[in-house]
Amino acid sequence: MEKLIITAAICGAEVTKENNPAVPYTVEEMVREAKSAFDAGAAVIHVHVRWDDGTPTQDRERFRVILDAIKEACPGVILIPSTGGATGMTPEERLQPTELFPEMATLDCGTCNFGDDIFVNDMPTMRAFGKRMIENHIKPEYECFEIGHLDTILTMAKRGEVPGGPMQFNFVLGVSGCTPATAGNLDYLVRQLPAGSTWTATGIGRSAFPLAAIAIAMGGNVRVGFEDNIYLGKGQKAASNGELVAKVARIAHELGREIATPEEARKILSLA
Ligand code: KMH
Ligand code: ZN
Repeated sequence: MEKLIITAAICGAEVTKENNPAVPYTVEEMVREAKSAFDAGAAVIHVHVRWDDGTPTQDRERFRVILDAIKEACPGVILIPSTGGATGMTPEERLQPTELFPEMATLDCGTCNFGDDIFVNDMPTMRAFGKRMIENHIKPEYECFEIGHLDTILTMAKRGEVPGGPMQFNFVLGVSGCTPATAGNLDYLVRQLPAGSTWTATGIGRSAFPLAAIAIAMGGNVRVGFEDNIYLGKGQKAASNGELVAKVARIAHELGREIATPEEARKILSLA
């Protein structure tokens, strides 16, 4: 099996300091959390940004400052800025980090319920995001929250509307209102992938570590972090993203999977 790529989603757009005081908002807090995850074994950081008061933003300059600061603190780390932002943001707002030419960025693969909200990714939006990523040579991480999202994006790739292979997918399972985080659902998704694809599994809330263990055993990669889950165990809030990453590294160790460095992850993701 390939080495395991651990992604840390350190901040997200929804979780707040009221949920867990360690959720980062400021530049300094973002660097602290990214470094804790990096030091614990994360080769990839998925980045959302906030203003200092915690309000989610897709502001290009805020992204620039935070991406640069994380790069300096975590040499070689792979950064995947979000183009999902928060529900309710316009496509133009969401696309701003692509103006910074990151090596990767998320591309969300369809509309879905998102708790009480709707996360809108209609076909024109996805075409615009695909076009931008083709033009700016950005490798997408295709985020699938629903089983149908995968079929949609594979069809778009065949039509040349989004960057083609080798494609990297992130199956985000367990969002309220979307596909549940079960072994059967993950297995179904993985079996649909074109040869040469890579994939990551993200379990939301209490499914974070069980889904991580399943993905590790299946040969996939894992994402954890405050965006997805704030608990280390039942009733025990994580003190940092690093604690969440360290737990995944421990599970991987027990299952005999080695952890990829950023350099190794770049090769696995066909970035190098
Ligand atoms: N905040 C969610 C509504 C992404 O980063 O691309 C969307 C999200 C996906 O987090
Ligand atoms: Zn995200």
